[in-house]
Amino acid sequence: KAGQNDTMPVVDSEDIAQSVVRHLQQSLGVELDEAGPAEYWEALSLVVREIDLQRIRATRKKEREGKARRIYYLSLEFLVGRLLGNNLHNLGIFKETEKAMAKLGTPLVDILENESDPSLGNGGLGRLAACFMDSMTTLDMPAMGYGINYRFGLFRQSFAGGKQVETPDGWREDSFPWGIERAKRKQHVKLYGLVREHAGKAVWEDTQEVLGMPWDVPVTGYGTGTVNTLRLWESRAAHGFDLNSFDAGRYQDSRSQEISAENISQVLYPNDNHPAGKELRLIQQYFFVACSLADLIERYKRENSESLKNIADKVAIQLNDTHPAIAVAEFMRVLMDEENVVFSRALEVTREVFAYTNHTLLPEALEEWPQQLITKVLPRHMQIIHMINYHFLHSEVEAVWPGDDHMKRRLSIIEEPDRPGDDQMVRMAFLSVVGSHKVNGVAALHSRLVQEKLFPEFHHMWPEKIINVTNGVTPRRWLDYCNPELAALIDETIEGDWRKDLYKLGAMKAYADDPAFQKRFAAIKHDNKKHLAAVIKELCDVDVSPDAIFDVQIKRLHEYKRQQMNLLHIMALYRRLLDNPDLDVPPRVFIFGAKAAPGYKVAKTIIHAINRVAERVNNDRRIKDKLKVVFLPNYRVSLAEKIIPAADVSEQISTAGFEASGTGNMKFALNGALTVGTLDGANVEIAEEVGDDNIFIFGLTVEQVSELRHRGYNPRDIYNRSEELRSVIDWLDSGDLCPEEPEAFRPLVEALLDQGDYFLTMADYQAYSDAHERIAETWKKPELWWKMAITNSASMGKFSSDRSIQDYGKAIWNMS
Ligand code: 26V
Repeated sequence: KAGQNDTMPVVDSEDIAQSVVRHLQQSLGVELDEAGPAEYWEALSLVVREIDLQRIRATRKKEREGKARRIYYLSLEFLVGRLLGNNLHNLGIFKETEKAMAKLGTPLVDILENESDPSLGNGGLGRLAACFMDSMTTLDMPAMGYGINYRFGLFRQSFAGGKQVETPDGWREDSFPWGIERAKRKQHVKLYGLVREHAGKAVWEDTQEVLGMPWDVPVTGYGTGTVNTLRLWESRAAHGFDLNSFDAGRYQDSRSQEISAENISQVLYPNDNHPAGKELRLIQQYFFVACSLADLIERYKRENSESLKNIADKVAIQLNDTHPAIAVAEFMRVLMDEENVVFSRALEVTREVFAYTNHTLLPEALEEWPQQLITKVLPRHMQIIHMINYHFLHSEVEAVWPGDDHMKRRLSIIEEPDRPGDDQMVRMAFLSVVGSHKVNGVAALHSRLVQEKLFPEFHHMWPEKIINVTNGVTPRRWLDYCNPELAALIDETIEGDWRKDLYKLGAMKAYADDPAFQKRFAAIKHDNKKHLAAVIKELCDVDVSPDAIFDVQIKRLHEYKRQQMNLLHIMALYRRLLDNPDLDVPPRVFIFGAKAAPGYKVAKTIIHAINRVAERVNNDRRIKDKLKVVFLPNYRVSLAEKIIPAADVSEQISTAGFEASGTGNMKFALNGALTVGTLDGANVEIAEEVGDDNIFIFGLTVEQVSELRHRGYNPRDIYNRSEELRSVIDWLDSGDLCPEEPEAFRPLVEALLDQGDYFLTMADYQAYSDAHERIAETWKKPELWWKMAITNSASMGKFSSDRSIQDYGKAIWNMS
C-alpha cells in the first residue's frame, strides 16, 4: 500500500497499546481507569517521542559520518501545528494507533484534539518555515531549524460584541512533551557594554550576560528514518548577572516595560508586516542568532577542524526574512574577533554561507533599526556593520558607479537621516543582501518585483544574485493528514506515492470528467463540509447547510488582503436578496478566520464590521438561508486543517503586487477548492498550472495598479457612480449595524473614501462582484464544477514544499 515502506517502525496496535499503558503508569503516574483523552494524549506523545529520539540519534550519526552540507534555517517563527497526529502519519503508524486507542476505549480523534497548537508564528512566514522543515527531513537533508521557544505565542482571539479581544496564549502550560531541554548545549550571550582596543584588537567588554537554553523538537519526515531537529532557545538569567539590576536609562520603551533576561523569550511580537521597533525585539533577534551561530560553530568544530576558513563547505545558513539579519554581523564578529580572520576574508566566507529570503514588499514591513539602539545593545556589531558598509560602498558600489555619491547614499546600509539630527537607521534588508550570495523572492511575480522595484540597484550590480524560489506546502499535513478521505480516494485511483512526489497527482486529471469519480470526490467534500458545519455550530452557534457553497477567506487580517472587499460584496448580496427574496442564486456560506495585529485599527474595525454584518444576516429569516456569514474565532493551524478540506471557494483577493506568494491558496486548490483571485503572488503560477478555465481571476494587474495610481485615482468617483457600493458603504456608516457605537466603522469608511483607498478596494469591486456571478453560474453546473475542482487538485504538483526545497538545494545551497 502507498504510505508504507521499510523505513516505517515495525509496531502493531498491540505494541502501541502496551507502550501507552506503560507511559501512563510509569511516566505520568496515572492509572488506566483515571485516564481521559488528555492523559492518553500525553502518554501517546511520549510513545512517539521515544521513536523520534531513537531516530534522531541514528540520523545524527549518519550525518556526522556523511559529507553533506548542513542547512541551518534561521527563523523567529515556526508555526509547526499540532505534532502528534502528523508524527503518526509521517511514521506510517496512524492506522495501527487508531486500532490501539480503540482497544483502550478512547477514539484517537478525541485524543488528538487535546493537543494545543504551538503558536510560535504570525502567519505565512512561520508556517512556511514549518513546511520547509518537513520537506528537508522528508528529502533526507541534514537540516536544523533555529528559533525561539516563546512562552507566549501569538495571542488567543475571542470576540466581545463582535470586537477582537486578545488574551495571552501560554501554549506550553499544560505540558509539551515534544520539547526536550538540552542543558549540555546551552549558550551564553553578551549584550550592551562597550568596545575597547587592547593591543590593536577590538574587545567587547563590560557586557551583560544571558543564558540560552535549547529545547529540541524532533521533526519527522515522511517515509524516511531521518528525524531532524528544531532547536528553540529559551532565555534565562545567567548566574551572577541580571539585566534587571542594570541602570534604568535603557528602558526607552514608553510603557517602560522592563527588559530582564527571562523576558527575552517571553512573547512573540504579533505585528505581522509591521515592525514595532522595540529594543526587546532587537534583543530577541540577537539572542537567538548568537545562540544559534555559537551552537552551529561548535558542531562544525566537533565534526571538522578547529579553523573556520572552510566552514562554507559544510554550512549553509538561510535567513527567513530580515528578522535574523544581525547574524551577518555576528558571524563576521566571530570570524574576526574570535578566529582572527581578516575582514576581507571574513566577508567572503560570510557571503558563501548566508542566503536571504524576502517575504514582503510592503515598505512599512522592511526592518530598520536606529543606529543608536544597535550601538547601545550591540556596540561591536555596529562597528562591524560600518566596516561592511564602508567596503561595500567604497569598493563595490564605487566600481560600478565611480564617483557617484548619490548612488552611495541610496545604497548605504546606514541610511542618511531625512533631517539633520534625526536618528540614522540601519537597513536590515540591505545588510542581508550585502551579506548573502543569494537573495530570493517567494513567487515568480514577487521575485521579479524584488529585482525591479525593491532592489533594482543591487540587481544591476549582481545580476545573478536575486532569484526566485516559489513557495510550496507539505502535502503530508495539507492533504494526507487533514483530508484522509480524499487521500484514500487518490491512493485508490492513481499509481505511486503522491505524498513523496506530488506531481504524481497529475494522473488524476484523467478522471476529472469521470462521473463516478466526480461523485466520490463531491461526496468527500460534502462529508468534510458536514464536519465543518459541526465546528461552526460549536464555535459560532450558527447553523449552516453543507449543500451551500462554502466560500472561505482565512489569513491574517490586513487591508492589502482585502477582507473588506469580501465584506462589501456580502453586504451587497444581502441587499440584493432583500430586494428580491426569490432571486435564483445558490445558497452561500461565507467563512472568515483572521487575527488582526492588536495595534492595527482599521484591521480591527474590519473584524468588528464582519461580525456585525454576520449577526444581522444570520438572523434574517427573509433571505431563507441563502446567505450565512461566520467568523471563526482564534484562527490557527489546527482550525485551518478543518476548514480547508471543506472549502468550495478560496478567496485570494489581495491588491496585485502586495501578496508576496500566499500559501493558503495552494492548500485550498490541493483540496479541491476553486480560487477566486487576483493576479498576485503565487496565484499567477496556480493559474498557469490549472489553466485559465479552472480559476476565477479578476481585477487589476500589477501594471494596471501602478498606472491607475499614476493617473490619479479617486475612490469617491466610484462611490458616486456605483449605486450598489454607495448603498453598502452608507449602510456601514449609518450606525445601523452598531447602534451603541454609531461611529464604530468610520475608520474603515475613511480608509475607503477619504484616505485614497490605497489598496484599491473600490477600483476592483465590480470585477470581484462579477467573478462571484461566474462562480454562482458554475455552481449550477455540477459536472463542470467538479471537473474544475478535480483539475485543481490534480494540478498542484508544483506547489509541494519538496519542490521548493529542491530548488533551494540546487540554486542556493549548492547541493548536488
Ligand atoms: C514581519 C514582521 C515585522 C516585524 C514584527 C513581526 C513581523 C512578523 C512577520 C513579518 C513578516 C511578514 C512577512 C510575511 O509573513 N510574509 C508572508 O510570507 C509568506 C511566505 O513566504 C507569503 O506566502 C505571504 O504572501 C507573505 O505575506
